[in-house]
Amino acid sequence: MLRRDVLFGAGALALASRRALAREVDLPFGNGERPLVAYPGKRPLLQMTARPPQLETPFSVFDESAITPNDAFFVRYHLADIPTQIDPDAFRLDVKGHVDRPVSLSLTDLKGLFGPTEIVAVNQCSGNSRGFFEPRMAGGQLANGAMGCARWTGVPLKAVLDRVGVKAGAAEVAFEGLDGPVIPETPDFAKSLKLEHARDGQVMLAWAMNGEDLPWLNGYPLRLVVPGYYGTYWVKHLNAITVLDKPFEGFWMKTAYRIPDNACACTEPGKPAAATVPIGRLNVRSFLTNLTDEMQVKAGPVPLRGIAFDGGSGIKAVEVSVDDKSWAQGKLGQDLGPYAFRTWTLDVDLPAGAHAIRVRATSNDGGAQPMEPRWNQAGYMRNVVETTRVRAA
Ligand SMILES: Nc1nc2c(c(=O)[nH]1)N[C@H]1C(S)=C(S)[C@@H](COP(=O)(O)O)O[C@H]1N2
Ligand SMILES: [Mo]
Repeated sequence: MLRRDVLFGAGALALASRRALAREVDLPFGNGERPLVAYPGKRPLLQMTARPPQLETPFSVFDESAITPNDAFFVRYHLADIPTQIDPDAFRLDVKGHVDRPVSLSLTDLKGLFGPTEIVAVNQCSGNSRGFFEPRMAGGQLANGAMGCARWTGVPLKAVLDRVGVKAGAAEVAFEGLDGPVIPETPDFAKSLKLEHARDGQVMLAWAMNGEDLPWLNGYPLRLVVPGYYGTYWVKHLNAITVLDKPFEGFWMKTAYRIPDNACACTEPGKPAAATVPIGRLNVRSFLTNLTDEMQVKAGPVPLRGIAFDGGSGIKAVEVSVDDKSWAQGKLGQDLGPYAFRTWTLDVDLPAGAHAIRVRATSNDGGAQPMEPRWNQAGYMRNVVETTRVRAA
C-alpha cells in the first residue's frame, strides 16, 4: 500500500517539474509559452511556475463537462514550501482564538461530528486571464484556465464555530494552511472572513472533491470552500482557524488581493486606485468552449457550446452574437446550483468568411459583462465579453 506521504514524498515535485512533455502550449499573449507538465495526481497541465507549482487547466477541458475533473483542476500556490508529507491520522485542525472551547479536530472527528454537506461551486483565481490585460502588469500571466468547478464535500464552518462557541465581540475568522515561506521574511499565507460571512452556513471545510479525497495539490486533506468568492479565500491544507476580536491585519488581506474601491473595481488603464478593498465575489463571465481563436470551421450550421458562471446569484441568460449587431439566446444546460458552471448551447449559421463570435451572460442579480475590458493594477476580475475569431469555409 502506498501511503500518501510516500506518494508525494521528497523529490516527487522536483521530478514532476522536470517531466515536461515535448509538447508546449503557446498562450495568445507575449511570453505565453508554457510546458505541459504532469504532477502527481494531475494530467499534463500548463506549468506557469515550478516553485511553487502553478498549473493552468488546458481550456479544452471546459468543453467536456460542467464539472472539472480532479486531475485537470488548476493549481495555485504563493509559497514554495508546500507540504510533501501529511499523515492523515496525525493531521489536526486547530480551532482557537476568541472562543469558549478551543479544539483540535482530527479528520475522523470532523467527518463524524456533523452530517456532511455538498455544494457544486466554481473556484477561480482573482488573476485568471491576467495575461490578456492591456497594459500588462506583474503577476502570474494566466490565460483562462485558472478556474474550475467541482462538487465539494465537507462540513459547514458554522457547525464547527458553533461547537467551539464564538465569544461576544468576535469580528473576523482567520485561516492558515500547512504551506509556508522558504525565507522567514516572506509573510505566511493566511486569509480572513468577516464573522457573519464565516457563519453563513455555506462556507465549508471540505475534504472531498468530486467524490474523492482532495488532490494533494488542491489542498489535501482539508480546505476552505467559500462559494461565490475568489479562490484566494479557499485556503488549502487548512490546519488553523482563529477567531479574532478585531480585523485581521495579515499581508494577504491588508496589502495583497485588493481591488479598487468602486463599482467597476477598475481604474483608468495604467493608474493605481485611490482606495482599495479586499477582493470579494466573482463577477459574471461566459465562454465559448468548443471553438477557439483562428479555428477553421465548415461553412453552414455550427453548434456552439460553452459555460457561464457568477458569484452565486446564478445565470439568467447567455447570448451570442456572430454579426456584431444581433444577439441570440443560448439554451441553458443542467442547473447544478447557483455557484456552478452553467453550460449553454446554441446552433448558429456561419456563411463562408471571417466571423467574430461574442458571448455574454447576465446573472440573476443583474450582473452583466462589459463590451470593453476593464483594468486594475493587479489584473484581477477580468470579465469582458470574450470574442472568438473563426473562419468558415
Ligand atoms: N494554503 C494555501 N491555500 C491557498 C493558496 C496558497 O497559496 N496556499 N492560494 C489561494 C489562491 S490565490 C487560489 S486561486 C486557490 C487555488 O486553489 P487550487 O490550487 O486548488 O486551484 O487556492 C487558495 N488557497
Ligand atoms: Mo488566486
